Amino acid sequence: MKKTKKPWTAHILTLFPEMFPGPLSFSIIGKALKEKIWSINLINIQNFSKKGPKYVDDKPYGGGSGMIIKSEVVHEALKKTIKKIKTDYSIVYLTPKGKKLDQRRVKKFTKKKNIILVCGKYEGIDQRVIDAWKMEEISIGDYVLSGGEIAAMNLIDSCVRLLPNTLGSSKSLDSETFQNNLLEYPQYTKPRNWLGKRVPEVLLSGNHKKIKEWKEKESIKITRIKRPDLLKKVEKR
Ligand code: 6GU
Repeated sequence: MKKTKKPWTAHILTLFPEMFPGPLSFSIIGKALKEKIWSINLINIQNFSKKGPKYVDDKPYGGGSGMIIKSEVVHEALKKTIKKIKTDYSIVYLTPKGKKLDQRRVKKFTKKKNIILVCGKYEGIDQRVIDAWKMEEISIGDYVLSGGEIAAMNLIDSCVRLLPNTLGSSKSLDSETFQNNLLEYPQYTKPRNWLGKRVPEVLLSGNHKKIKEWKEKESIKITRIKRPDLLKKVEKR
């Protein structure tokens, strides 16, 4: 597929650029990368330390464990990155202290052509550079990872699959989990009878109206059991 327009691009500021594209080079996301539906721009934070690559971090003021990435190196890396893109970007800092990533935020990140992902390592980065650039702080869940890279991959995967042309059929997005804040209904394939467990009869009926009703009912039922918090979100709308 020939593309003249610039693709959706993830600009990744990291101390470990070798980690990318890593898992993002497989399956539909990897195929979309090859087809230039999206692209990756890696920026090694180490290259922006004036004193050399060993001096990107230092001990935290006030004491405490670990090392903090300096404002200056992140600032210089960001300046260079933004000089190239100019407009239409979000700056995201991946941190367990951020707002939790959900499908609504994922969608929002696909609306801009560029996303700049700042990956921290160690205990984090100096607060002043986060504030100075008004970075959007995003977490992928209430648990702690050793660094932002795997969280960044997570975010990229969830964005890229929503880009036009990534999925063969955009229809598969209509009924999927989190669409309308519901979990998806259960799915079945051949054989009809597996170890005595039968596929629900209605799915074999060919009655499209009945099937649609069953799917909606099952979606609500399963959401009520597994994620009642999502239904509360629907009621609030
Ligand atoms: Cl975005 N980063 C790190 N280091 N840990 C996390 C996270 C992000 N989201 C959840 N845990």
